[in-house]
Amino acid sequence: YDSNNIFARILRGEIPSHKVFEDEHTLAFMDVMPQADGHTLVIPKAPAENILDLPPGALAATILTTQRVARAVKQAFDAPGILIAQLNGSAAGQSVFHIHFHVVPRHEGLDLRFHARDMADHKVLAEHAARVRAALD
Ligand code: DGP
Repeated sequence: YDSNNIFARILRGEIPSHKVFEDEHTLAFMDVMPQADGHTLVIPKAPAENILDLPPGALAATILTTQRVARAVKQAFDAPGILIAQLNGSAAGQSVFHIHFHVVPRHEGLDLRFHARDMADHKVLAEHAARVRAALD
């Protein structure tokens, strides 16, 4: 585990993020290269590269937060479908080596944008994060 990976730095507050939820064990924030509007990431605070390394308690907390965030994203983006994805290892497409769950709103006929390619506008991400937070309350 490289403690200088980008999500570890977000957890330490060294890099800004558009947060939507935080508790003792988990953090959720907007993906800066969203594959659809509302694309949110959920991570454990525990240091682990992937699902194979994460202790059971931290994994349980992370999947519970993922479900909670998915409900809010669904409501905030009026999404009939929600994609939850989790990549392990570069061969699987993982590019940040701190385990994370992707929560992506899906609409009929609307293709996903490319994975980890185009940065979104920060004002737009701030507005989207606010929408998800409002749906969580
Ligand atoms: P993966 O390929 O599954 O490891 O996904 C990493 C995701 O993280 C990808 O969708 C883009 C996103 N991402 C990369 N750098 C940053 C960052 O600095 N901040 C945020 N919020 N997301 C990032």
